[in-house]
Amino acid sequence: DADIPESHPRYESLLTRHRIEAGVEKGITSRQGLIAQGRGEAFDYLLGERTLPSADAAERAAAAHLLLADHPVLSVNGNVAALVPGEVVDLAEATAADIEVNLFNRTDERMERIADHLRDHGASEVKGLTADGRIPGLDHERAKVDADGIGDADVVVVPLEDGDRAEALGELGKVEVVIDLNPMSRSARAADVPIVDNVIRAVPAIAEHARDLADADRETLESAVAEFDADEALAAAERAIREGGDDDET
Ligand code: PTJ
Repeated sequence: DADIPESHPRYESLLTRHRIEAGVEKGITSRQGLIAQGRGEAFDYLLGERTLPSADAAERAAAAHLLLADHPVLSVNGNVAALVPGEVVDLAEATAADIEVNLFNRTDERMERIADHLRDHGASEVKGLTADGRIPGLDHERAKVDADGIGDADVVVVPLEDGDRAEALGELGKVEVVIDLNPMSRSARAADVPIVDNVIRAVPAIAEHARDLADADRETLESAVAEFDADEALAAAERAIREGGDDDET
């Protein structure tokens, strides 16, 4: 990574920016990914660049969903591959989830590069290149999924998704976990579990909760899922943005 001193007050934000830039240079991240990153940074700044208690609750609920799932899948796009490749592989291991590359701006070249990048970070299998399944209600390129991947999943984690596809996936009856720093985005609103947190903090946090819950019985996992209130979590994030302060729990 870049030579950014850790003492810099915005260290994490600068590191993130550098990773996205490097992702574009490697042909992993799309140029639109740079714009998405800028939007994300603005929201992260307003949220205080921290994990809110409501986001932590969402991360725990997401871990419980993944552990309860018959077939969990982590969807990876160009931004996620650049920012948290190793962390995605680690989360997949902690929850026995598949990893599938699924792009908004899909090209064969980017699909291959992202799959290689994930394998370089320890992924044993990367789905998404077969593309023999379709998500109804979307134009051709964005609808492509693997029939035995997202097509067959009962729980899908979709970080930084665009609103249309988040809604279309939700309509398939799959449990959808969305990671998005904008609590007002359509993706966050379409999610069963909206995680309003930076993907850089959220993916390791879900893995940590999954390891915590690894020995929990079904009842404990089901109550972790039931206790989580998506509307309340979104409202808490909005309050944190509007009112600032140290606590989003009022
Ligand atoms: O790699 P591709 O082709 O699949 O394209 C991916 C992007 C991200 C370019 C595409 O999905 C897109 O255009 O997304 P949007 O519509 O810009 O939405 C991105 C959302 O993610 C916005 O609401 C941002 O606030 C949010 N976001 C950006 N960076 C982060 C983030 N959320 C969490 N962590 C981040 N680091």
